[in-house]
Amino acid sequence: PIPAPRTVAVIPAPMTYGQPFMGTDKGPDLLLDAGINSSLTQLGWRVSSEPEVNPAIEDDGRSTPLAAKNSVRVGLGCKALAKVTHRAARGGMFPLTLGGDHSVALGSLAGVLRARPGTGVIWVDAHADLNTPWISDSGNMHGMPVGLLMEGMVPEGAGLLDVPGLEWLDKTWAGEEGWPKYTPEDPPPRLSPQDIVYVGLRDVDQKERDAIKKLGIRTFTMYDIDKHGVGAVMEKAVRHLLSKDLNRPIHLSYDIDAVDPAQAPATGTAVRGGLTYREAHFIAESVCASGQLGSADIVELNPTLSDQEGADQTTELGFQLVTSFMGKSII
Ligand code: EXY
Ligand code: MN
Ligand code: MN
Ligand code: MN
Repeated sequence: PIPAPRTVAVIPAPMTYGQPFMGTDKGPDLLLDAGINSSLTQLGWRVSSEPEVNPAIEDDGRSTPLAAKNSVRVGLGCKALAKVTHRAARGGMFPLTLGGDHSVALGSLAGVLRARPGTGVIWVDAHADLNTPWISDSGNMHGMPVGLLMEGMVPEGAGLLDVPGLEWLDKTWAGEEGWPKYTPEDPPPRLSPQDIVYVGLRDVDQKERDAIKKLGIRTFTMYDIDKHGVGAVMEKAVRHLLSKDLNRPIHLSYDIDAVDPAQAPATGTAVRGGLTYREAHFIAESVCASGQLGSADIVELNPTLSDQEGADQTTELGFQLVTSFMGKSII
């Protein structure tokens, strides 16, 4: 772990083009207005408050026959975010990305993986987000951040160069300020199947399921949480990642839709049968307790998709989950 006092880079990423609704762009301001920076300060963090990563990237008109809606806006927005998380991680900071829809994790995680290639990932979500433009049924890119970074998911003979906006992730990328070209020592950021664990899954597409089985990705679904309890599940999840290297950093990507819609109604792809309030917190607390958490995302808050009470409740939940994984303890 990085010695105290640690610095957190708080990065607002108001992306909304990875899914069909407006409103996920409101997430960062809601969390900031709720006072996330001062809570982090109270928890002992030094806070570096980063400028908003501009969501209003112009579409340059390039289109693709592949299933990748708004790929230019999502891809270029994620490139801008990757530069920011990369710089923060290189500087020894904890990059905390406030989404935005979950497509932002393509950027935040690419930046973190480039700075810290040994990173292990805990993906807390109702969904696997393992689609790609070659297999997605919806074309919504918030369902693709894991798939686009995972080895073995891009079909033979195809490449990320084929997706307008994602050229910066292709090995042939020419390089620019903040995101240089790749070398054998500094290859494109990628995840191996054993470097990620899922927690909370309950809505997985058939082709994602096939890929999970083929690649042997470790999953802890809602069935596993019901059967073994969240305590045993988190013990196994953390152990799975740290058995390779006790000192590797962990990236936590927390999709608020992992939580049951009774607690988190204000989100775009709500699925019944999710985490309880305490299970959601226990996951955050136990990742923190691993001592290896080095970066994180909180995503998919959309206040326009419920009434005001539901929006407030979901914002408060997201806020509390962040303080939990950033070190708040009950006593
Ligand atoms: N698997 C579905 C799709 O690809 O469209 C749903 C994805 C929802 C993704 C949300 C954010 O986690
Ligand atoms: Mn704003
Ligand atoms: Mn997600
Ligand atoms: Mn989800």
